[in-house]
Amino acid sequence: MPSYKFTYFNTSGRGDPIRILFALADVPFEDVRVPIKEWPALKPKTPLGTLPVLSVDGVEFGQTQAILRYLAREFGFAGPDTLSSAIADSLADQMADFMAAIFPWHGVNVGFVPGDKAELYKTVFLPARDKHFPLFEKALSKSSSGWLAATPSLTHADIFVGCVIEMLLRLVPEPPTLLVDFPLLARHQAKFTSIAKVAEHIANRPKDLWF
Ligand SMILES: N[C@@H](CCC(=O)N[C@@H](CS)C(=O)NCC(=O)O)C(=O)O
Repeated sequence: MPSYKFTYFNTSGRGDPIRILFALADVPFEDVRVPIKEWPALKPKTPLGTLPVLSVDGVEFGQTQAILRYLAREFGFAGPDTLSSAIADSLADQMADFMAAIFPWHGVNVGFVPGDKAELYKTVFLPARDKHFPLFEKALSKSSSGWLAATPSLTHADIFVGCVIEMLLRLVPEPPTLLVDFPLLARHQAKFTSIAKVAEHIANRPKDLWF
């Protein structure tokens, strides 16, 4: 087994999908959580100038989706064949597109940048949710297993989507309304967070940097 070091900030964000994948696979890793004040010095030393970064036996690379896919393939969470793996990739990418779309709201909402968070919730967050979430609902409507890529067991897409929604449920102003129009996604979320190792990670993780 290689030696894994995972570096991110002390927040769930783009980190928990990868930490949870390690937990689900029962693979030990070094969980490095960089204090914000140390980031300016570390940034130029990272491969892409951003976190997360994964180091495998000392070889480092960045980009959340690349890390997630690599580990999913290594640990058997990438679907039973290359086609279902590509479908899982496409759904994880869709969620990454959603995250990019809501960033103007997210930065203000967590107090990282100034702005009117209530206004941005209405003008940025809700339209993005209502554009992207029906796509996950459609994928789930075609899945008899209840997992997004219609695979018999969960893939990295389920982990990524489940983690982003778990974070949003702590961030949005009215959590009970988040999934009210997306019943299959709500069921998927309950299925994901009821996995013992996922629930255990959520219960025991350090307090988040932002919220
Ligand atoms: N597409 C990249 C985005 C990475 C990214 O923007 N990471 C943020 C933290 S969530 C970061 O490193 N911010 C600090 C900076 O850009 O200096 C990924 O998914 O890894």
